[in-house]
Amino acid sequence: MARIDSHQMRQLLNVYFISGSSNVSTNLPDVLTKAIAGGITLFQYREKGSDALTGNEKLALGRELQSICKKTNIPFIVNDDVELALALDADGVHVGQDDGEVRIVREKIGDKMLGVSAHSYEEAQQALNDGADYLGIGPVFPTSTKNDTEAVCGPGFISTLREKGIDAPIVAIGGINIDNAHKVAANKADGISVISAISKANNPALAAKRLATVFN
Ligand code: TZP
Ligand code: ICP
Ligand code: MG
Repeated sequence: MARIDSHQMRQLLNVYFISGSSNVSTNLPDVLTKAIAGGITLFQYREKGSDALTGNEKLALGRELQSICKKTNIPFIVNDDVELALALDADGVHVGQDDGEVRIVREKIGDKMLGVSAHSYEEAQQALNDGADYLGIGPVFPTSTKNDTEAVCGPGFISTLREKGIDAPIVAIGGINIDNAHKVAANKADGISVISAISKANNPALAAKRLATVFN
């Protein structure tokens, strides 16, 4: 297997759903199944927070979510936890700026997809030099899902990165919903990543379906 090409990566970023067990009020496998039915293009398992699962429980839920993704050909990405991604043979990993050197993560995961969060032109360029396949840029809007975020950068920051020459696949994150997602598209992102807009929706399939219209 070779590294994913950027055209295919851009397509996968269109509607990128991220969740862990504590982001849903019901049952994550059920929400993921509905989100896939609605049209998400990529899924990231992000088990975070004070009540996050660990150890064998995290492994078991990861395995269950991965099998749901496999049945429907939706690539399965693991947040932060390179060891879990390798144990499950996940399709990829997403890391932040403090999750170990990107270059080292790339060495460990071979050709799996690698996403990196970046908050400046310098971080973006460094991540790409070190082997990132895509960048996660945000928070583009205020969010209450993550409380230790960097400052809100606004969707215009993605246009700024484009003007400075960053042509790589970019997904926006942070406070994105059906009412503001068009601003992300207008600023030359390749897609939107959301947690609460789907995980907390009364109808996750409908929420995903509506979000999927933005990049089509
Ligand atoms: N990184 C930056 S903002 C964010 C993460 C993980 C949370 C996004 O959650 P939501 O509910 O889509 O605002
Ligand atoms: N961007 C993406 C795509 N995922 C994350 N977990 C993040 C930023 C922090
Ligand atoms: Mg992280």
